[in-house]
Amino acid sequence: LFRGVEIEQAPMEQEDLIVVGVSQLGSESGWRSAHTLSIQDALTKDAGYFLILNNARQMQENQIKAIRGFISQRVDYIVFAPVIESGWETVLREAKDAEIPVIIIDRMVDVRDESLYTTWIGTDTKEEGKKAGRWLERYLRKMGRASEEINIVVLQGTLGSTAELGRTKGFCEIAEYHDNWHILEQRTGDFTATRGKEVMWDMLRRHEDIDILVSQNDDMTMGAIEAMQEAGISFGEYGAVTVISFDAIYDALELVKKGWINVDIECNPVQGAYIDKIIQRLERGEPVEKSYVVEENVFTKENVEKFMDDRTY
Ligand code: GZL
Repeated sequence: LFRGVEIEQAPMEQEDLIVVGVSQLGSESGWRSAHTLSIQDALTKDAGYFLILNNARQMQENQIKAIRGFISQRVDYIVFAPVIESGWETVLREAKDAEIPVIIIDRMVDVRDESLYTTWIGTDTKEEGKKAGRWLERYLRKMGRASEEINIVVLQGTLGSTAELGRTKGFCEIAEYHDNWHILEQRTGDFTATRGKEVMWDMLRRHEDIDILVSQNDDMTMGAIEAMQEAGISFGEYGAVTVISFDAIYDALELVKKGWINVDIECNPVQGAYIDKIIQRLERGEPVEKSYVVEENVFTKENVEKFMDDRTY
């Protein structure tokens, strides 16, 4: 079952299929759903796979349980998107002792012994954070506000996740150059629209003069936009609060087009095909890289239209 939906896999001659156990961290966001779909689209029976997909509902202990299950089921490969970076040494050592290759996807693990995983597929979230900072520098210069006192609030993703760590670090590295940028508050909305709205409500109550919202994923951004609408605070292209978001899922690009989101820093969820390519190489005994970083873009009202037609997520 994944998100309560029976994953249809016809009865099959399992022995000639490559059995892949996937521990997906949750279904918290539009980005995550696109990420899961890209894995399902790549690891099909026709492509030679028997896919076992587990949704951990953003809880590390559920991922560890799922991985242990894959080990006892003797799957051929384990793929997992770690909800946070820490706490994986033990279960990864169990997988290594069972001689099951582990492919890490999307977020990263913080382990001393890199032999505990075969490869990592993901995005450069620190660069994403820097892209947001560099965009803000250009934007403020363009608006003639480069030396104005600027008040910033940040909706962070799941604390300790690669996406949160990278985006926070990358943006702060740019912000440090600007004494007139003031980060009033950074709080986690756990990458969900609900929490994003609640936390934004709270920050609006505490700070009258917010100039910039940096929201580390589109779902929290949409929650924050609802909070600003209900509070009667203007936002976006002509509003009091400039909105910087991450992920660039289709629904958010619609808001970029409307001028409600000023800029959306893409995080590319289409990573399933990389798993297929890597497994095929491993099956042939060929070497693979230790990491694969997927391409991504930055979207504003000026460029978003030309990308939207063939967008798959
Ligand atoms: C990014 C990914 C993050 C997305 C969120 O690599 O881990 O998790 O930015 C998702 O939308 O919840």
